Formats: sequence, structure tokens, C-alpha cells
Amino acid sequence: MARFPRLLRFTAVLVLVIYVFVHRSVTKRQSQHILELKQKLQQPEEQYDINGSLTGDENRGVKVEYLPSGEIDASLKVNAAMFSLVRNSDLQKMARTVRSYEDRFNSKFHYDWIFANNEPFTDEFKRQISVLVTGNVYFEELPSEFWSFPEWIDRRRAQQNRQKSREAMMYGGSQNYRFMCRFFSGLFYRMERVATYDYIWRVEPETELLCDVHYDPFKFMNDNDIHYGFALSILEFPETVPTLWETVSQFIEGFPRYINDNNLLAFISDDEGATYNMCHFWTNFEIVDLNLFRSEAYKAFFQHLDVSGGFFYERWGDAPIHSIAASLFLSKKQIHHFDDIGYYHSPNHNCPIDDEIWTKNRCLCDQAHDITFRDYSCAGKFYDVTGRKKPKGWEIHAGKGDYFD
Ligand SMILES: Nc1nc2c(ncn2[C@@H]2O[C@H](COP(=O)(O)OP(=O)(O)O)[C@@H](O)[C@H]2O)c(=O)[nH]1
Ligand SMILES: [Mg+2]
Repeated sequence: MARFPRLLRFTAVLVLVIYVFVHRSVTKRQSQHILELKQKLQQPEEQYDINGSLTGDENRGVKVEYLPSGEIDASLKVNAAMFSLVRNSDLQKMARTVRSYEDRFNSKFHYDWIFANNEPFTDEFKRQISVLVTGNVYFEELPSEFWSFPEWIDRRRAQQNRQKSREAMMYGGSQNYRFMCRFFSGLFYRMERVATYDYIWRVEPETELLCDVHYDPFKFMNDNDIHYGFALSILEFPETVPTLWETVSQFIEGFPRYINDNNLLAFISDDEGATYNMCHFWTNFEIVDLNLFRSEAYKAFFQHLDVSGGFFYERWGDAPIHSIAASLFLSKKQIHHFDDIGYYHSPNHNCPIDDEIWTKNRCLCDQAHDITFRDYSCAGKFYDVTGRKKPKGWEIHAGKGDYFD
């Protein structure tokens, strides 16, 4: 028994000696590292490339080009506006988003911004948002017919469906969510204010631009005959759209003349139109030439869908509706993935994979979080079916990973 405390003392001393030794050597290693870093940073002919390694003169990493400072020539601007549907209660979330879009993009271009609401905006909402927008700002209350049941809808049946889908899907029990989806699908572009513009960039509260936008995406679309631009593309929940494709197929049969010869059907259907594969452009970010929605084809399309009642008897989202329309009515070349615009809507990131773009645009996102070429994203399919070149290094991010791998 007498030996035990001695053994214990010996072990304790040994542990203490090891701790002091290791701790001192780690501290020494750390200060050595800091010293080396300082020395490297003081060498003006060298700089860090984007991977953090040191490069010499021959390979100085990527070049950063900035737009010349000063105002953009107004005559070069396109007739376009930013558009947000938002509740008064989302003021702080909206304000943060507006600040992000202004800092990253609109403070250089000063496009107008339209805010829409099914209720009157409060003075406080207007006050706080107005100081952030650098273009003209408009606050619009929606006419009641834009936020209500059309007369042919059986409200009892709609209510039964809400009851049934309350547990089965997100927003399943919500009447307002359905009004919102119908509004974006077929009504927002008919608002008097919106009718005066050619292009709209849709912006939602709680979203963020993650990189500087050094050019005008509206003008880019105008110059290149692009009518629909997206950042993220994912799969729809099938339970929200049980009869959507059947209804779309009836439309295609009835109006074959509206289908573009060079369409993007292969993006939305894996079996040449027999079924819908659930792929859609995530419409919380979309830049659209409003002529798409004002076209005869879209008008007939929306009317056909609206009369079927699927916005209320099911829970059709505006994302599959816009995506199916763009894929059927536009040519492949007229749809664009803004892979260079860093964008976040929970829980998904569009973070430029291309190192040069990521650096030049001062992105605030981890490229490892980009979902473009993940399994649950449809953007990879978009590149495949349009024959577009994938960005350098796309394979690195193409795994089966979960959201934040
Ligand atoms: N004014 C108003 N805006 C709404 C309402 N419901 C949704 N929104 C807006 O519609 C857009 C989509 O809503 P959100 O809740 O983000 O749906 P999610 O992205 O599908 O989860 C956002 O711009 C919201 O601000 C509503 O009842 N009133
Ligand atoms: Mg949202």
C-alpha cells in the first residue's frame, strides 16, 4: 500500500514534465510560424494566390479587375427594376437583403426597386427601406383580385386540401402561400407599376448576394437575347404537384404551336415529356425578360393552369410553373445560369466555382458549399442538356454530399 502514493507522485511529475515540454514546443512552433508569415508578407514581389500558397513573379495568381469608379452612363441602362413581395413583419430581413444587393450590385447602377404587399406597407417599413435603395423606390399594395380566390375555385375543396396537406408538406395548410404562388405565376407582371418595365430581378427577404456584381445582368441579358436567368436549380417536392404535368401535357397537346423548336424539354423531363422530373429554377432568384410572361403562349399557359385549380386543390409553386414555361417556350440559348453571381437562399449556395471569378468578385462564400453540381441540384443537368461548358474544377464539388459538406 505504501508504494502506491509514491507511484502516483511519480506519474504526476512525469505528466507535468511532458505537458511543459509539449506546450513549450507548440508555442515555439507557433511563434516560428507567425515569424515566417510576417516575413513572407513583407516581401513585395510575392503574393498569396487564392489557394493560400505563395507564388513568385511568374505566377502571381489571378488578376483582379475593377470597374472604373464613378457613375454608370444612364443611357446604357436597361428598362428594368428589382422586385420584392414582402410582409411588413419581414422588414429587418428585407432591409439586410436590400443592403446586400445594393452594396454588391445596385449602388453602381441605381435600378428602381418595387416592393409589393397584400397589405398596406407601414410608414416605418417605407422609411427604413427607402434609405437603403439607391434607385427610385415604390411601395405597392396589391389589388385584392391579385390575392384572393378566382370565382371558379371551390373554396370548400380548397380548404379540405389545405387541411389534408397541413402535415404532408411545407406550407401545406397555408392559404397565403397559395395566393403568393399564384401571384408570382400569373399576376405580378400585370401590376400597373411592373407593366412599365422590360426586365425584373426578383429578390426575397433573407437572401443575400455573396459576390460583387461588376456588370449589369439586365444589359447582359438584353445584349445576348437571354430571357430567363437563374442562380439555383433544385428538385420540387412531388406531393405539391401531383397533377401538374398531366395539366401541362394537355396544354402541349392543345397548343403545339407555342412550343419552341429548340426547347429545353430535356431539362424538365427525362422521358421526352411523358413525366415531369421535378427540376426547376429556384425562383427566389430570377432575372426575367417580362416579354416571356406577356407572350401569348404564357398567357394561354397560365390561364389553362389557373382554370384547372391546381394552385388551390394542390400546392403548385411558381418555380415549377416558370421553369416549365421557360423550358417549353424559349430556346435553350435564351436561358442562362448566372454562375458568377454568388447567391444564398437558405439552405443553398450558388458560390462561383471558378477561382478567378470568386477572387475578382470578392465572394463571401465557401466554394465547397456550392450546390450547382450536387445530386440534389438540377443545374448540372442544365449544363448537360444545353451542352454548356462546366466551370473549371466542377468535379470537385459534384459529389453526393449533403448541404454543407
Ligand atoms: N406580402 C406578403 N408576402 C409574402 C407572403 N407569403 C410569402 N410572401 C413573400 O413571398 C416570397 C416567398 O415566400 P417564402 O416564405 O420565402 O417562401 P419559400 O421561399 O418558398 O420558403 C417572399 O418574397 C415572401 O416575402 C404573404 O402572406 N404576404
Ligand atoms: Mg424564400
